[in-house]
Amino acid sequence: MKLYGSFTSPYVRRLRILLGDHDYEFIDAPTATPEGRAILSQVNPTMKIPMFEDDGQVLCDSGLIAQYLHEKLAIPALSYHDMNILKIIDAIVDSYIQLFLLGRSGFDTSEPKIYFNLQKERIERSFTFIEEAVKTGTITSSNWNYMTISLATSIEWLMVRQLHDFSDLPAISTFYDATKQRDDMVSTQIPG
Ligand SMILES: N[C@@H](CCC(=O)N[C@@H](CS)C(=O)NCC(=O)O)C(=O)O
Repeated sequence: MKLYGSFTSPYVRRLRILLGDHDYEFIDAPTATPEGRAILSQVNPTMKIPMFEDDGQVLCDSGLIAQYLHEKLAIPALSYHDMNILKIIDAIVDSYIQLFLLGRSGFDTSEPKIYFNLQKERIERSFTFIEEAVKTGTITSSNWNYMTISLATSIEWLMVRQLHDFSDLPAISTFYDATKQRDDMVSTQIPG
C-alpha cells in the first residue's frame, strides 16, 4: 500500500491514523511544490491529495480510500449517521480550502460576495449542527472511528491554520480536548 500526501493535509492525516501500524509506504507529494505535482501528475488527473495505490489500483479521494481500507483491513463500516456527519465535516474543510486558496490568489474573502457568503454560511451552519450532535451525545470522543478521527484532525488543522474561532463551540472544544493527546493524534501532528 502506498499513500501519497503531505504532512499538513487534513484529508491525508485522517488516513494515516486509520492506517495506524499497518505496513504502508508514505510518499510526500505536496500539491504546492513542483516535485509533488510531478509525482501526482503521473497517475492522478485531479492533482489533489490524498492519493492511494494498492495492487495496481489507484484511488484519488479520501472517502474512497477510507472505504477501501475499511474493507481491506476489516474495520467495521461507519453507520449512515456517521457517514453523514463525515460529509458535513468535509463540507466545512472544503469551504475553508476554497476560502484559503482564494485568499492566496489575492481575493479579499471578507467582502460580501455571494461565493464567499455561501462558504461562510455552510461553515457556520455545519458547525452549529455538529455542536448539537456532540451535545446530545450522537458524536462522542470514546467512539474513535473514521468519522471522529476526521472531526478531531479537521478541528486541529483549523486551529493550527487559525482559520476558525472555536470559543462559541464548547461541546466541540471538549470533544477535541478529549482526543488531542491520543497517541495517534500526537504521532501525526501537523509540523509546526
Ligand atoms: N474530496 C477530496 C478533497 C481533497 C483535497 O481537497 N485535498 C487538498 C489538500 S488538503 C488538495 O489536494 N488541494 C489542492 C488543490 O485543490 O489543487 C478528498 O476527500 O480526498
